[in-house]
Amino acid sequence: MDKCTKIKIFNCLLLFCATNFFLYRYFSRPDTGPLISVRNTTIKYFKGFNFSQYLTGIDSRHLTQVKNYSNLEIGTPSPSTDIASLQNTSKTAPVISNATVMLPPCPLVPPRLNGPLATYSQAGTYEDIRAENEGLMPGGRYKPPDCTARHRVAIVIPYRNREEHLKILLRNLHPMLARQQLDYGIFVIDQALPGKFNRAMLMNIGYTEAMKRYDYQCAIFHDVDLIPENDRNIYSCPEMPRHLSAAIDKFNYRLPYDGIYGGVSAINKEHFQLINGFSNMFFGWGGEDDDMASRIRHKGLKITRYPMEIARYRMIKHSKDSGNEQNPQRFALLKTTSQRIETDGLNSLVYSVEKVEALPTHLRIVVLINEKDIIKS
Ligand code: UD2
Ligand code: MN
Repeated sequence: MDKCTKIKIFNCLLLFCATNFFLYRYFSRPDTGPLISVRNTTIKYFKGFNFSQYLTGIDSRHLTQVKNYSNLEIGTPSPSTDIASLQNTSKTAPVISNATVMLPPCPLVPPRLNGPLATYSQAGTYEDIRAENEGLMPGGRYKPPDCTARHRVAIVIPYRNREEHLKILLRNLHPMLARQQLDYGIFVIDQALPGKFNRAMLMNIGYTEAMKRYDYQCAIFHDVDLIPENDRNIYSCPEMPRHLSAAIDKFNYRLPYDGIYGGVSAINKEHFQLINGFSNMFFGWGGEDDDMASRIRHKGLKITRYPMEIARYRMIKHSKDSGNEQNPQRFALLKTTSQRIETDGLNSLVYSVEKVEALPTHLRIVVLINEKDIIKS
């Protein structure tokens, strides 16, 4: 064979490989194949969502949808898929029942993640943020348009008078959670004046109010000033309680101490009920996160974390807020954690809802807490 023929054969082989590569890429794209044909019907699926029930929280479980999970060919979505075990993508055709169009489960690995993120440090109005996030529904609800999310997540933000931080967080969070293909809702639990701030109790309230509205599988408790810097930090429902904000710029991206549980954390419904939620007794700054870590350990559960290069956040700079001064009682309270688990928590929650507002980016629930009621109960 002369040199010229060899080159021709080589070129043919090269062309053949390249064609195969592009064909493979085209057909393995997440939005090709059977999904295209259900694009229009997905709209129906969204219209079926009952917002008035969702917003009021009255008898609002989305029963048709929950029931239909049992129809899924692939099985019930698991709250326990961890990032390490994520591999396949699934392109099963949707199951069509009389009541609702069932979309196939989302891929195990969300296909559009970026890894490290350039974060926003400013934000306009809530309406501006909504306009940047296609598919975001009033009250801060989102579901992937083309697949059934594997995780139904309530994001709970304990809050008072930090609107600038809240807008920045929401502007960063919404696009990330959409890329993570979660079925989520954002609940901002706004503590009305007067009274000392009680972060842990606001998180118990957020959990309770979220569960009244939808069949969430877990809750993520989120400080308003922590901005995630990597979208592989998946806000999924964990098998074991997960401390998400392991590496924060304020602490030079290191754990300040091993057992730290403050900042951002995720826990599934069963475990949160098992430990009776957070304590309600921590008024003012500090201690409530350590009390929670201790509850988790007492019930034989384990705190897990993503790798430090993924669990990265920056904290928006702030000074201490009035109404949230250091709690001098925190050290004494931390000595009695194990004795309080069964009586101080979800089952001793007393509060009143002053206002519920479905804003374009989140559900704002204004609550009044009376310190005397809590100490009495
Ligand atoms: C640390 C913990 C935090 C919590 C706190 C002690 C980390 C990274 N963070 O945060 O989770 O345990 O210590 O209570 O470990 N907030 C308001 N308005 C207020 C006061 C507080 O919205 O007037 C909310 C807000 O979501 C804020 C969070 O409470 O991010 C924690 O308060 P902080 O940011 O003042 O406390 P910090 O940064 O020391
Ligand atoms: Mn902070």
